[in-house]
Formats: sequence, structure tokens, C-alpha cells
Amino acid sequence: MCNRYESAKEIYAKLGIDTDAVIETLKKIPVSLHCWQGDDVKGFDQDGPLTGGIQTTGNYMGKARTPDELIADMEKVMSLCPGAKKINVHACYAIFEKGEFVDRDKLEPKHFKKWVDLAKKYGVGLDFNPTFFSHGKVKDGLTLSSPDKATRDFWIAHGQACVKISEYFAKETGVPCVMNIWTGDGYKDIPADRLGPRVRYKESIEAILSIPYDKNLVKPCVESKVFGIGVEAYTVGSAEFALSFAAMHDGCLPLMDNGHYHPTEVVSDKIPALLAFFPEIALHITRPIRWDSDHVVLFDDETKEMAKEIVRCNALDKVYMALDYFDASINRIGAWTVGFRSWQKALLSAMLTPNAQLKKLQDENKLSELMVMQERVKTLPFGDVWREYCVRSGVPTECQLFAEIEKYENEVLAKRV
Ligand code: RNT
Ligand code: ZN
Repeated sequence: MCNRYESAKEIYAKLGIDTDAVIETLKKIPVSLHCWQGDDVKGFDQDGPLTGGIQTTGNYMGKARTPDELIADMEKVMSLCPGAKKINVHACYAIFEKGEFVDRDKLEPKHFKKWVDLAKKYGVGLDFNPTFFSHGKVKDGLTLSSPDKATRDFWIAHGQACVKISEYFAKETGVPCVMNIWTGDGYKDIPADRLGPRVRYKESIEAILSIPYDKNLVKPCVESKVFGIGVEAYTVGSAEFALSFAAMHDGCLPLMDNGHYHPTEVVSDKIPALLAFFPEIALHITRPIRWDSDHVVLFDDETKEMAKEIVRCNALDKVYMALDYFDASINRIGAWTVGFRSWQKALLSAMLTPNAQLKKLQDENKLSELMVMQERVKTLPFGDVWREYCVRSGVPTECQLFAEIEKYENEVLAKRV
């Protein structure tokens, strides 16, 4: 009797898909794992609340309280997830020596050496994010777009410090570092001037990127947003702002977070639109429910559709994929892991799709056959290939996963009281 994988392999082979080759390819595609699911976007450099219009909800036990705890948790998550990784660090996760502290405008590579050590241990790259929120120098909800020059200068200095840290990450790991600029700058209610803040934001980002750096090593991105909590009426870094900025600044990438659009807009459709113009783009993969709620990524329709677009546009090496969610209401290791594995499933599913055949049907206007074929693909034995991919990657299968999460909760998280 042949096993389920062998049988699935035959079925896919009939459609021209080599499942062994797909598994090997998928193993090498890096996906950036965000450090901030482990401690509710708290970081280590300040004690205040999370600001900037983003919010975590819930208070599940066992949140990481120190760099050692966060790194241990992240290592656990990596051991539960198949596929190549990058580690995505926010500037507020600087790790200071005992008694040491510098403000965000003075951060240096040495404050992130422990993250470099972690990346080297796993042979992976690092991505980076200046942290323009949760800080006393956010003035009236504004940072880079503030009318106050001293405020802007502080945050420009922070951004410049982060460019240097990003370059250090790339040099140390040998992997380019994606540096994402996102601010929560905006107004709760109708502003009297929508242009001024955007012009200041533009000039501030230009100032950040005016320092010398190697464009092959640092990939700056600008992430847009439609609104935030307490910032409902006007967001400085809107979609048009970010896209236009990236389009007009060589080497700067647009970053789309699929929680940052109106609820009926889909990023899956925007991916090919941007790929028609930009050599490279970046994504924050998340799951918005009714708003930018940053729920754990699931293997749902839009997640699958986004992965499909990347794969069928032949853009796996043009799209920097990073996860961005933070659920504090459930086991954080489980949240982190399910999100990463869901995106892996989406990529696998996209790569197990006979994309060339489907495109041909479209181009020949055989749209009835295309519909039948697209529906047929949905019932192919994807789960058997996924299981094999997990086994070959040395990570738990679906039925083994929860026991691992529960064990870590009992042995490690439950002791954090
Ligand atoms: C917020 C943006 C941003 C953050 C991270 C923590 O709406 O999505 O990317 O989630 O920088
Ligand atoms: Zn994001």
C-alpha cells in the first residue's frame, strides 16, 4: 500500500507539479518572524503604554518580560515552524547592559548584538524597524510630521540611527536588512491642514535616508495606513503618500500591511499592481477583523490569495514577506506559531497550484473551464504534502502541534508569575 504522500505526489504529478521540488524550494524562502508577538509590542526601552493607534487586547499568562524570555520563546516558535526565517526586530527591543540606557536617537549597533547572535545561531537574516511610538517624545500624536522641529529632529535622528543598525545587521548576517518606516502620526478629528504634515513627513523620511548607506544591504520601506485607534480622521502616511514616496525615491520600497486598507480592499489584488512598477515590494502579513485588529494569520482565503499572487507573478524573490500580528488573549507561542505556519501553508498551496495551466485558460478565454479547474485545485490532497513538508523539516505535524505548545506553557510560561 502506498502512503498518502506518495499518492498525493502522483496526483500532483499528473498536473505537472513536482511536490518534492516544491518542498525543497519552499524550505529556502525566508519569511520574517516578528519579535513583537511575544510581549504584546512592549519592548525593553520604556515602561509606558503601547501608543501610536495600535492596541493589543487580552492578558493571557506567560508573556515574555525580559530579553532572555523573549528570545527563548522565539526559539521555541522557530522550532515549531518549517521553512527559512528572518528575525524582525523593533528598535524598542534594544538590549542594554545592566545600568546602561540611551534614548532612541542615540541607539547603536551594540545595543542589538544579542539579536545578531541569535540570527547567527540560526544562520538567518535580520529585519529592522525604527519605533516611532510608545515614547515620551511623541508630541501630540506626531513624530516625523510634527510641526515642532525639535520633535522632528529627535525622530529623524532615531531613523538615522536605525539605518546604521540595519546596515550592521546586513553586514553581520550577510543578508540584506529590510528597514520599515511606519508612524502612527495623524489626527483623531478633521484636520485643518492635510498637506503640511505630509510635506513634513516626506522631508523627514528624506532626511533619514540622506545619510550614506549601502542600498544593497539596507532596504528602506514606507508602510501606509488608513487609520488607527484615536487617529480616525486623518493618517499622515496614507496609501497614496507611501506609494508615491516609494515610487519617487530610488531604492525605497512600498510596504503593504493587509490590515491597513478599507475592509473590502484586498492586498492580493494590489501585489501584482505594484509589481508592474516596483522591482521589489514588502508586505506585513496579518489578519484584520473589521479593522486593523492584527489577529493571528490563518490559512484563510485572502491569505491564500496573497501567496498565490506572489507565486504566480514569479515574485518570491521580489516580495519581502514579514508577519505582523499581536494577540495577547491566547497562548502567545501558539499565536506566533500558527501565524507563521499559516503563511507557510499558503505559500505551499500556491506552489502546488498549476498556475501556468490556469493562466493559459484565461488567455484563451476558456473561462468556464478555468472556473472548473480552479475549483478542482481546491480539493487536491494539499494536507498530505503539508504533513510531509513538516516531517522533512523536523517540525511537529498538525496533530502533534498543540501538545508541544501545551508542554511549553506548563514547563516555561506557567512559571512566569
Ligand atoms: C501598525 C503597523 C506596524 C506595527 C509594527 C509593530 O499598524 O502595522 O507595522 O504593527 O511596527
Ligand atoms: Zn504592519
